[in-house]
Amino acid sequence: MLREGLDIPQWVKVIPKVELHAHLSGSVRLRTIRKLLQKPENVSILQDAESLLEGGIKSLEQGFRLFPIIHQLIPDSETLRMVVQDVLNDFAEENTAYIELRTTPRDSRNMSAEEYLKTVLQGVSEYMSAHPTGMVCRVLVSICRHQSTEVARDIAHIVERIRTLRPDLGGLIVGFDFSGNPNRGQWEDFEPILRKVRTELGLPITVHFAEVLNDKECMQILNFKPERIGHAVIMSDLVLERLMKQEPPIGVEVCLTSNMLTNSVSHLTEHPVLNHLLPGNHPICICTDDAGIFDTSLSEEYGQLLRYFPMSRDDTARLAMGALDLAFCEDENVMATVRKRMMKAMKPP
Ligand code: 6MZ
Repeated sequence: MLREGLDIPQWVKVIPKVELHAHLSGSVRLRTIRKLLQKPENVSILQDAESLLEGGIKSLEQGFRLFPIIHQLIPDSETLRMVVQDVLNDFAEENTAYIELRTTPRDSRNMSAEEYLKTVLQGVSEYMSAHPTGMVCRVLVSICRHQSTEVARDIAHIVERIRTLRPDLGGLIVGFDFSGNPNRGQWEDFEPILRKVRTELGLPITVHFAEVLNDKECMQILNFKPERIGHAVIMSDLVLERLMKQEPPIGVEVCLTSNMLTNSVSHLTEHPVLNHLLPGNHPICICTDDAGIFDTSLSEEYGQLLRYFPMSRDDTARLAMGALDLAFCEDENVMATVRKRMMKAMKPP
């Protein structure tokens, strides 16, 4: 039922929402990062981390200096499990009904990339078992463009192995993500790997798109026809026009605070997706990207949108529901349950 008496930003907090673009390491809360930094074994990175955290993230490059530090703070499966639970609890508190959490499997001091991914999947599975009527969680596996293509190939093999040997965990993987520092690595080197993932593993792909100006790469990505893209914030009119005309339309994951804090857009009123795609009802979903390091939340992201692009409750509800159509999970029963939960909260009985 519509909650009368609440203004729309308050109402957005209480309605069930969908999160499709959340990086695990970037979603770790600053307070958790600070707590982990106090461990004696992290004394060598304390100073670097504090100086980065002190002024907040102000550019993409700064963000990309922080990620390896967060990675060092999560060297073993015990810490990783704790982090997964923390992050999922944070999203559940925001009334997230469905989340696709993404992460890059990596070797660390005490864990192989395969153990890393299994631990994340186990954490997600445990979370859902402990909250059977709560948030539905699925996982996207990230391929990082600033690592080598060999690493990317290994990750694809790991996913294949887990899906064969541990279908209970592998079934939680619903797609791949292409991310990493957009100033490094080239899409064309990774495209064959992602094409293979799509055809041989049957998994859809979401690609970080137009985070920096690179029209050639944007056109290559659009030719690949990813099932979704993230960001779409710095591009020429030519690329924007192509994106707007592409059939079927490619859903866009919009991460407003991230785009602002990394200086990808000078003001939200100039955001190309909000100015050009939103008015034409292009499929989009509001997401957090890195809720921890950007100190934001899913409700806050809707709040940002509504501050500069005011909408009625009906339109806001349509936007929130529309995000569900972009989800990669193909389990119809699960998705019907999420849809029902969202509809019930948004529509009069
Ligand atoms: C591109 C990003 C990103 O995988 O260790 N990542 N890639 N653009 C962004 N916008 C700011 N934010 C995060 O989470 C951290 C990793 O996600 C990617 C980067 O590759 C980063 O190392 P995981 O859980």
